[in-house]
Amino acid sequence: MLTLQAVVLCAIVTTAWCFVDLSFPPGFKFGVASSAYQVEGAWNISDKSESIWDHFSHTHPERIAGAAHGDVACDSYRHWKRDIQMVHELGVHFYRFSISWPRLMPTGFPNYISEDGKQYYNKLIDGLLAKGIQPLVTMYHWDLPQRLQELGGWTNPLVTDWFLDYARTVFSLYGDRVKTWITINEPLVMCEMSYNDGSMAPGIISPEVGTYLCNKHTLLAHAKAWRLYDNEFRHKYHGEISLVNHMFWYEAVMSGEEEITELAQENSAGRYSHPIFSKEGGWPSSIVDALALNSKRQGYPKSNFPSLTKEEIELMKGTYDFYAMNHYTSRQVRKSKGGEKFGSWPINDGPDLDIKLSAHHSWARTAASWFYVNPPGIRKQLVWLRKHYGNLKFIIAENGYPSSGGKHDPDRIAYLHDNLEQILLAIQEDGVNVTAYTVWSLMDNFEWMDGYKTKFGLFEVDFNSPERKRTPRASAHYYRKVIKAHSLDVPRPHYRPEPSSSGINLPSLTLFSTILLIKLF
Ligand code: PNW
Repeated sequence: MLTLQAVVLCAIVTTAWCFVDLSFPPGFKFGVASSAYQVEGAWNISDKSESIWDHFSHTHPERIAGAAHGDVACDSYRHWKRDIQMVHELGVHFYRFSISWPRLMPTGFPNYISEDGKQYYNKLIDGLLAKGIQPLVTMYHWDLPQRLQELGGWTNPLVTDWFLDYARTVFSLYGDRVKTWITINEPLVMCEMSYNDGSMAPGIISPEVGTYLCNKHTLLAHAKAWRLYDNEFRHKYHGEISLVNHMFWYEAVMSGEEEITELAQENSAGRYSHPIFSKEGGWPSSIVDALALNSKRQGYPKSNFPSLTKEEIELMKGTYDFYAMNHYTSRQVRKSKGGEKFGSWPINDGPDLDIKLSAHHSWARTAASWFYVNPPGIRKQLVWLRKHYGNLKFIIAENGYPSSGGKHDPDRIAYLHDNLEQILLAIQEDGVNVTAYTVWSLMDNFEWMDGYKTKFGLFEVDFNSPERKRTPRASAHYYRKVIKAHSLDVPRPHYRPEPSSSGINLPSLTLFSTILLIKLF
């Protein structure tokens, strides 16, 4: 809490920050995340079958930095006890991890459940609960059984029923202990990168058909799983369930381009939220029109963007218990000029909406090519979501920073601090109901096309040591302090990268020095 002197001092020193309480609301929860393919390894142990990522990394090593794969990764299949210990050391309230469908159901179907797979997740869940840590379980984090891919994967309408069977299995096995479920992780990123530019498994390039089918089927699969939980499991287990959407914050390059910027938002946030979270349901109408026009431009006799029946709209509408958002970075938007070449998603966007994406020159670059630092984006995105879908219960299910290594990581600390600061502003100034925050990631892991080159971990992992030794970075100590204090009012390294010049940016420096002054007062 700020004292009276502090408020007076603030009033002299600065503006908006004067009245920001640095503590998080009572009941606000902190967590940390990982996903099965990225950490588990043990790709062919026991009766586990191949996932699309096993298949893709083995057949297309040239598409992944360093020809890397997740065969061993962090070897969490063996080192799960150490993982729990790390999560415990951080003092988080919950650990978000995912279940590997091909580990639990090797055929992809519920005719056969792997005893080994079943026990692995039992041990993990029970081990967390024994330490007072809640498991937040993602049912699908991109590792489809390869056998289902051979039947068309997310482009086959039957995938929604295959997912439903998988959902019934995981709810039956773990629903007594898992109280927060995520059906599907980032369907936007998954559909764009798997079917639009083909950079992720299964590496199919079908931007005009595959991406849209994937869009529709992931949302329907989610909705069926939500309804199953609601009808058959909720009364017994009293848990909550939703999907996680990934969001870039988009802003106009110059005034006059707000409309096209809003369309860009609808094309990513809206296309994956509107059918589920809006009052009327269905696709955003601006997108239906824009994509119909796009199909026409490409010579198709009718729109490629799949329509929804009345039943499908009703099936999807309202299938959430909270809104979970993953947020990392922002883009600037402008209308493309005639003849301009488009790059691939998500660095550039393109033909869909005839727009060009870029990054503001003041947003610092990071070790990941798609990632520029613009903390105010997270606050603006939350406000956008609240405006469109109401003041739901929001959780940040991923937020974190990519570096190229080293235990001393002031840039990551600054990123976490600045994003949490923006979340506090969203809560206190804008009244957005944010109830939880999750750092991606617990430890360095297989970062998809970037292999092991880009590191998101609070814990460093030595991929050359047989035991995949994990060591806390400075950011792990910082996050532990924030959680313990339940406040951003904790010491952190006093040097930091150049502050960004965009948005509400007074700043982090001022904030830090204000706290110092308050303490001196
Ligand atoms: C998310 N992009 O993926 C995933 O949920 C994690 O598995 C992943 O490790 C994390 O973010 C960090 O990348 C993304 O290129 C992958 O825009 C790529 C993009 C966005 C999210």
